[in-house]
Amino acid sequence: MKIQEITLRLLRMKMNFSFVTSFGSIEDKDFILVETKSIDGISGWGESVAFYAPLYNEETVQTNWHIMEEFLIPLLLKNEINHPDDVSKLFSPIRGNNMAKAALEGAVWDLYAKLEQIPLYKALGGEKKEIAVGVSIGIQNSIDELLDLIERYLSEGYQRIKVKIKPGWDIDCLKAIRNKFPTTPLMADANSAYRLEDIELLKQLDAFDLLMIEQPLAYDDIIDHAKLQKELKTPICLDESIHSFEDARKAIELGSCKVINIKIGRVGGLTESKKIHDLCKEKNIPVWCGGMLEAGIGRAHNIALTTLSNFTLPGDTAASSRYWEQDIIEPEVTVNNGFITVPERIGIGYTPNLDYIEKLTTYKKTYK
Ligand code: OSB
Ligand code: MG
Repeated sequence: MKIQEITLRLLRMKMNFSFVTSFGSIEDKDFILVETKSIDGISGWGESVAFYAPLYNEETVQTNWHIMEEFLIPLLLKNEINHPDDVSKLFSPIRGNNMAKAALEGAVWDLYAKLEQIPLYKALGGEKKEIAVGVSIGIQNSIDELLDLIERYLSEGYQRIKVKIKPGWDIDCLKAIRNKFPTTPLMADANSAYRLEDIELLKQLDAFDLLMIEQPLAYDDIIDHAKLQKELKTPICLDESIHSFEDARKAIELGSCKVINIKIGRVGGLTESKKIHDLCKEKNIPVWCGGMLEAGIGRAHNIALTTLSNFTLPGDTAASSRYWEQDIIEPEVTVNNGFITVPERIGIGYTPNLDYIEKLTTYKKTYK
């Protein structure tokens, strides 16, 4: 497979709501779309999940553009690849910058599936025809507003509720949720807002019958998480701390978590995601697909990945309409009774709306 040309587009999309976490809030979403073209003019699409500011991890929209333009795109244009699995090998001399790598690799996967005329999920070895999804709810202005939102999402069919927590927005809020929704599958995501010294508070979370607590401690830690997991009944799920198969292996070996949230961007692509998935399956660690407030292209990749068999817990891939007045793909992603039907069309299975993408594009460059 030879990549003939690559186009990067910088887009700005207005979100339906401002998403507040312990690390900050996200309103308008700036992100990069990647289009890879084959000799015969077939396009593959990828989406970078890096945010404007380096608050979730160290990458940004700007660093992604720089790393792609200067280092990754030249490698892809210069080298012929036989299979998308070769892309991560090709990129391996470049350290880190996983979201930049994943955006390009994702576009190559889509292109490959289209050239093979199969759906991306089949190219990945996935088997599910529909995937179960939950919803991740940001920090609200009041507990009443949070309870109203939960009620709304449950009525829309979402299969589990995840709430963001931080010191001061934790115990009271979970207590109120459990009073009103005693049996709803519920979890909390701290995005690294606590320290091991907060252990007495974190132990109180065991009272709320949570499916798991996501990333309670530092974004680069697996040691203190292991100490904490020994003291908690609630399973710990790692998000920010896992960037690779090797990170996952070490975290599992140390007992730092009992669940892993796989985000394609955070781990450097679909090939690495599959490796982590396979390892977790062997080690009896359930996984689920995390979200980065993606537009339609990123959402489509998440859906394809989630069809792998060890994605046994509902993910964060909610419907397009939750985030956007209009998404950049057709049809949009819809959720029915808490399930997304996996598209059987070739490639990512959704068609990029080129006119609308053009409208949202603030800068664009093609590399040959
Ligand atoms: O930690 O999972 C997270 C959004 C932005 C950054 C980090 C996270 C999240 C979410 C929302 O939880 C997931 C989504 O709805 O896409
Ligand atoms: Mg998280």
